[in-house]
Amino acid sequence: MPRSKILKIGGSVITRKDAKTPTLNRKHVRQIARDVARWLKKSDGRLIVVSGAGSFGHPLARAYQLNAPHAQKDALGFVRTTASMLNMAQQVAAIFHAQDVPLCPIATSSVFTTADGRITAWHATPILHALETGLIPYLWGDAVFDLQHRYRILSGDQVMTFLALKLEIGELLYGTDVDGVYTADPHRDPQAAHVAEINDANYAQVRELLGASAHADVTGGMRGKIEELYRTPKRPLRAVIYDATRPRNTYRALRGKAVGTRLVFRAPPA
Ligand code: IP8
Repeated sequence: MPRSKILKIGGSVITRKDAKTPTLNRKHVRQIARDVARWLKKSDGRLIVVSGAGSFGHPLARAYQLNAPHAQKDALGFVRTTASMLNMAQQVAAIFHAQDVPLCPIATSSVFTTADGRITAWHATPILHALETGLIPYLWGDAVFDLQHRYRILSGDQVMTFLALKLEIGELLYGTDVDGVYTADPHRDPQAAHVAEINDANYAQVRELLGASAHADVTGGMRGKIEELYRTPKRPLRAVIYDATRPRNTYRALRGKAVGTRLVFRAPPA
């Protein structure tokens, strides 16, 4: 789909990720909604929004071990998680609608099925129809039905790269709480150096430098994000990982201005 983009807003941006109870970061959501509204006025491009789960999903997924690679799963844990994610989506949508942005929540748990944690079936029509009628489909990392393990966790990152491949969208934006990729966690290590670009030549080296996320993240943090992206056989594939907590940065990223870390993959994944 030419001139289409997918924007993933990380769970650490959209929620208070270390909160004990599910808590939306309303300030960040409002900022991003404003930036999308501004971009919509200047662009006739299409946009899909995907978000992380943050404090609405990860603590429940861990408590109920929903991402474990076996079928002994708690049914109530599954519905508590999908319901919590629906609650998040409803709150996010209300904030976007207040800015006149036609964000259209489409529940990931109703649209995607996995086998051993990887998407094997999906229902494209609601997403395509939303795009065709000028809406912005909104999906999120969620608990989903899994053919082998009853339920599994499907990360927003996998949803994003799957859609990129199926809908042939080569421009992906990742709004995170750091200004792109660093050689170490910039929140903890003052020696952390910013990586301006990741490409075919330095991918393997950068990947080795990245550790796990500092929060209760069951899907792998920054390293997981970059691996997921690289593994997607869509080429050329362009992405940007930027700090979405800063006002106007999402607008800049949507307009293609230099923010964060740029990723450009041309050669097929090794
Ligand atoms: O935050 C995880 O999605 P992510 C989904 O995009 C749940 O990794 C429910 C933990």
